[in-house]
Amino acid sequence: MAHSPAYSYDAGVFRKRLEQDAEFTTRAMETLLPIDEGPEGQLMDAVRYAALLGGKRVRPYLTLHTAALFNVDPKCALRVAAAVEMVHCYSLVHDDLPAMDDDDLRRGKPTCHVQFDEATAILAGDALLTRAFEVLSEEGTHQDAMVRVALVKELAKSAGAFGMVGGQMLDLVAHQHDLDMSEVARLQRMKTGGLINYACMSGGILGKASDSAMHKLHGFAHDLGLAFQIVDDLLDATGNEEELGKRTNKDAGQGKATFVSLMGIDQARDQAARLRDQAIDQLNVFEEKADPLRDMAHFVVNRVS
Ligand code: GRG
Repeated sequence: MAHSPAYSYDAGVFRKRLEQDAEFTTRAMETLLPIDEGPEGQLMDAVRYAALLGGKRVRPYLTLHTAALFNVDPKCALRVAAAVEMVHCYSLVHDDLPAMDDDDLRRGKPTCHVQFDEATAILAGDALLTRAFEVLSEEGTHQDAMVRVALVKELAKSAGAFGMVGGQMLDLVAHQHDLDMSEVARLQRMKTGGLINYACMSGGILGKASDSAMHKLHGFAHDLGLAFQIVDDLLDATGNEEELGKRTNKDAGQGKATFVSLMGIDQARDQAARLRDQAIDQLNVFEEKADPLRDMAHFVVNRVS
């Protein structure tokens, strides 16, 4: 494994940093998603329920620490981190709806449509998605309007029909086709990888990174996103509902082709570890400044929730 010579992964130190950054992101979202006292107040109650309670905040961490590679003002990076998490939370709310995965448990609590109702959950997802773009477009996100436009455009691409939403459609029709490994990898690159890629690239966009640095960030995000999904599949097959805060054994129950169903548990574990090492290799050029990102690659593969 290649990294700065003094580097070693300390799970305890990483956990503390992840929790602290999660707290910063939650506080930023609390301000950006204010309570609404009007008759339509139930909408913001559902938005805040879906966005502010729980979650590992992996994507905001990636934005914050890729931005730090380029000495971006942390206040700007935090707004982008909050916007990325808003899109992630919207995707979870919509994914849990009866028309999609029909789940009743998320982040250890009733899903948004169970806590409120289906119509409110759909609108809460819509409100999170649109607010994310509004935040990116505002001056506080970056003084250079061209940077703000690039942030908006790349998020639209990552979250849209050729990214996360397209991946979700592929997932919904997957049971009609016998997906092979490369098709499962494509589905997951779009569905889960799209936003993880954006989280990493957004730090580079904020920092006006060079093409070669962006290329390295993209390589890191690609390998990390696949490792993340393989571990997600492993946790679905072998994990603990209480620790995960969501239902398990969904994939097998729905007869879905996943990395685990195609490779088996042991090979999936080996593949996730290989991807972790490959992801870390992509960071060599950033030297020890990228240690927080190296930590994330370890965490993604070791996680139990
Ligand atoms: C409905 C538009 C739309 C998209 C849904 C990303 C997605 C597409 C659905 C989420 C469902 C899911 C379980 C995807 C697999 C990987 C994933 C995104 C897991 C959840 O992310 P974590 O583990 O969750 O980062 P927390 O709660 O920690 O934020």
